[in-house]
Amino acid sequence: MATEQTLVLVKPDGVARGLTGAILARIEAKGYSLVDIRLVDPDRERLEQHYAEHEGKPFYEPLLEFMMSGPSVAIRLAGNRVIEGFRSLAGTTDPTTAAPGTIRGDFGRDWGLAVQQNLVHGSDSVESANRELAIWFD
Ligand code: RTP
Ligand code: MG
Repeated sequence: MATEQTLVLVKPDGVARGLTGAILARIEAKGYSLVDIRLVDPDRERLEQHYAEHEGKPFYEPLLEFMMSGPSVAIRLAGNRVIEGFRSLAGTTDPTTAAPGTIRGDFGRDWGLAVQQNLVHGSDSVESANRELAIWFD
């Protein structure tokens, strides 16, 4: 058994479009366990911590602005290899080319929106998950 925990965020676009339930349904259908869940309106400081690895990149400021545009749903999710598994459910970063069957591929709207608006976040390693869970579930 490789039970792990990961941080999933339903980002502001997912919450605003009323897709939280549909996204949770996919997570639950896969068999992952909700350990904790909360609605969070993050301030800039929390987002600077969360996205520290992207500081200085061209999309950093637009990303922070977008993430402050409304609340996100933060989920502490547990399951066998859930870190890799959730990222597989989410699909690749850009919703325009994310595969059908994935959250981003099925729900990501291709109407010229920035890549930032890709509905969900999932930690990418055990180290990231531990770091990010501490930021969102303090
Ligand atoms: P995430 O961290 O949100 O699960 O997504 P990811 O690993 O697939 O993407 P990452 O490279 O970590 O980027 C974090 C978030 O930044 C936005 N982004 N915009 N070229 C761009 O405009 C661009 N690239 C990345 C996305 O919101 C991405 O999820
Ligand atoms: Mg990432």
